[in-house]
Amino acid sequence: MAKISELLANLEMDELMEVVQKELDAGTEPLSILKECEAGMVDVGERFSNGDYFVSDLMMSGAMFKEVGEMLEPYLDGKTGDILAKVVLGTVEGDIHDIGKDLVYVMLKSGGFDVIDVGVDAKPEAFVEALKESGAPILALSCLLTTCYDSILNTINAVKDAGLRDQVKIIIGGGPTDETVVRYTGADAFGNDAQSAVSLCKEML
Ligand code: B12
Repeated sequence: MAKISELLANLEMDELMEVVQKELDAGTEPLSILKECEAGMVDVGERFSNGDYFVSDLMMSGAMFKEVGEMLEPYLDGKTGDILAKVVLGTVEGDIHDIGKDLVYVMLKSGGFDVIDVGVDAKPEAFVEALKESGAPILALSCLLTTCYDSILNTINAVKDAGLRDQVKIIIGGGPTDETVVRYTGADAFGNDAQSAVSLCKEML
């Protein structure tokens, strides 16, 4: 199925949608289609870094990924009936990337979690308010920009200041997060794909 990643990386919208529909009709696992799309996005990111693609191309790739995500959602969602726990999820302040976050949302929901999405470019107070309102024991922060590590830090400090840190486990994710960022920000764990978000949340319970 190498074609899906190539079609996405080459920004060939119509053909991509056709091929995805064919794969779904043929019974291909939606998760493997998502993996292909993610590989395509990595390629897009590299082309952008090399100066071959511009922001408009990033936007196009984002729109294509979202469209595929919408096609796949009914195949991914609602596989379990029991609610395991509530999770507050959002992209940190200064960062508007939401494709990965939305994918984490879908995967957590299909993994049995009730997810409160505070959106993108979310201020620390928005996360704290959602935690207070929902009583969620898990906070999941998405961050795609290395320039936004301090937004993770500020969010976690706001959770501490609100006196909630002892009762809330905090996971972070997105390409640039790793063990060093976990130590820098005081988070509990990191994950670099949507499936790891589900396993981390289960571990945190
Ligand atoms: C599409 C895209 C955009 C789109 C976003 C559209 C949207 N609606 O989200 C637009 C055009 C808006 C954009 C803008 C910018 N972008 Co951009 N963008 C990308 C691109 C190509 C793909 C991101 C993506 O959607 N990937 C697909 C999803 C599915 O993957 P993902 O986001 O990584 O999420 C997965 C995992 O990370 C994980 N995950 C995500 N969140 C969480 C949370 C938890 C808790 C867990 C456990 C897991 C997890 O699970 C997800 C699913 O598997 C990346 C390159 C790349 N390959 O990452 C650059 C990239 C992230 N962007 C980059 C840059 C520089 C920018 C801009 C600054 C460009 C500019 N000059 O304006 C702006 C910043 C705007 C802002 N303030 O946020 C850089 C960041 C570099 C850096 N060191 O920080 C990248 C890496 C490109 C590059 N190689 O240079 N971008």
